Amino acid sequence: MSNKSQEEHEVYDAIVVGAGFAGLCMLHRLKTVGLSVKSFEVGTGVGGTWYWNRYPGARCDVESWEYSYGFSEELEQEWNWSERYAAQPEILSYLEHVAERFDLYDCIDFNTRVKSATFDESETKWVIQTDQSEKRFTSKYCIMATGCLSSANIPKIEGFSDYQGESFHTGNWPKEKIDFSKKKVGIIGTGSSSIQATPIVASQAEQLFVFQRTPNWSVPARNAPMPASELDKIKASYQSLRREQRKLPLAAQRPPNRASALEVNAEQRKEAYENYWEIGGLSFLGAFKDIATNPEANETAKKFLTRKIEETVLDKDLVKKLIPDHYLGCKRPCSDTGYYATFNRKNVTLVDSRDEPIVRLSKDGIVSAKKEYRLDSIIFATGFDAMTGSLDKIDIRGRNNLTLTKKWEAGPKTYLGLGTAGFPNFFVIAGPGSPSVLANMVVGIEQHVDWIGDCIQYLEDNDKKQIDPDPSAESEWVEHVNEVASRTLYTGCNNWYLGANIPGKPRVFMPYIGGFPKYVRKCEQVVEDGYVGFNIS
Ligand code: N01
Repeated sequence: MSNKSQEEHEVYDAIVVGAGFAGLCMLHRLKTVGLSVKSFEVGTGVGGTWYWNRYPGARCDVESWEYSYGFSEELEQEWNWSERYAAQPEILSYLEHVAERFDLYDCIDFNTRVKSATFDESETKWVIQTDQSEKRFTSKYCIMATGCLSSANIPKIEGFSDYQGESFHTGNWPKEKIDFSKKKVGIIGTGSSSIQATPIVASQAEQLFVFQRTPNWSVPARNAPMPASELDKIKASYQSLRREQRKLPLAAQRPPNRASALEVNAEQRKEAYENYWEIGGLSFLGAFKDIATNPEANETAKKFLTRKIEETVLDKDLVKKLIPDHYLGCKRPCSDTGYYATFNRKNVTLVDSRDEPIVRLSKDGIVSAKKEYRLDSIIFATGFDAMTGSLDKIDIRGRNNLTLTKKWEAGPKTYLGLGTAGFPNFFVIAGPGSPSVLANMVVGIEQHVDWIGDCIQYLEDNDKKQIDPDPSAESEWVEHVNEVASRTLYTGCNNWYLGANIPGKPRVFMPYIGGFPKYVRKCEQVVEDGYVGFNIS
């Protein structure tokens, strides 16, 4: 229970910002050890990413059972996943069930945006203010569970306010059902969100125009209903499955092939690619060990996927437009259900910005360099200000009143993605410098929640007032994150890992790409060595 010292001031041990996968897990952990906790959430319900991304076709691209919490055996046994890859409504129900089952609703203030979080050095406390009142909330610990892909990017296109039709962003989709039947619809973007939404919108709309600036690589998801026998098998071996999962570089998907794409002959290579193609989804990246690092190996994967596009899309001119020229994996690859075949429909038109870039919006639609597309609806599938966008929206101030935005103006600086020097008792779940956004997010979140929970327990048990990273350990980690990324092919295109999708954002590789097991080992080692790299007082 909080201590209400006066009406405008509530005191907690910890404040958690956000009530998605990360926030709920953190709340549960902190409540379990008896701390008083408060959470703030902008949405009117729990779910985070799965609350906001209600666009048609939204589903996870990590298998349902893998994309679920492992902290409660009872939860594992009572929840039944209905499909190989759960759709958004099912994941949202799961998170609502978690919040209900573990009694988390009471400590969450919904419809509440945190405006500021200021570290009060004299009291060693964080002072949080929201958009709901002048009330101040203070806590010893402040934990940001604000998500990596939560700050929707609406590009600044000329004439934006002139457009009078309806418009939506995939990452901020309304709760009510949107009916696209008898409508002319334009979708801008061809990343994961668009690749999932396009086939469904195409099946509803009178006409769909897909505005593509850069084509992306996609592999069929091969989603299917989850057979009861399969679910029973998973339930019987959750613990060992999760142990195995944590040994994989992405903490999910099928184990990667240890062979090089260049060591095998053409027939063996084709067979391996066909196998991974049949498995479906992002496992394809593991077809050979060097797809992410060796340009020649990557070319073999690109060639295979190119042939698959050629086999699916009937119009040969269109095929050329749909084939990306960046390395597979450089932009996060997609997992689809019928994306390429959608372009065989008569009511679907690809508008390739290499031929006709978007120039502006008009009252009636989108104007390209060649013509005006009159539209009833525009869907912005234009992505997110990734990893730092949600934090930037909050005025976060550490020691000496330094703002996080100022500290990170040349790119985010963290130690292990968990904290940042000069911001004591401030933790970020799945922050820049950590691997989960490139791996299985839920497993990454649980690992962070455990680490932060243990750290807080350690500080409380040892009567410590504060912890924050040592600037030199932080610099070394940032350097390491960039050095590891530079050994891959992932720095050679404009992707959101580099912030390159947001004009003016510093081009710095943000996630840690050294693999989940290596990262976990490093986090464990830091603790074993007495929180080496952190200053504790
Ligand atoms: O966003 P994106 P997303 N004019 O940034 C285009 C996760 N996710 O929401 O590439 C014209 O990938 C932009 O073009 P370009 C997943 O990690 C997971 O689709 O910059 N076009 C691009 O095509 C994913 O990677 C799931 O040239 C403009 C698109 O918009 C991440 O979220 C599902 C433009 C944005 O693609 C983000 O995916 C969905 C402009 N001004 C998302 N600005 C699953 O689990 C941007 N674009 C399955």
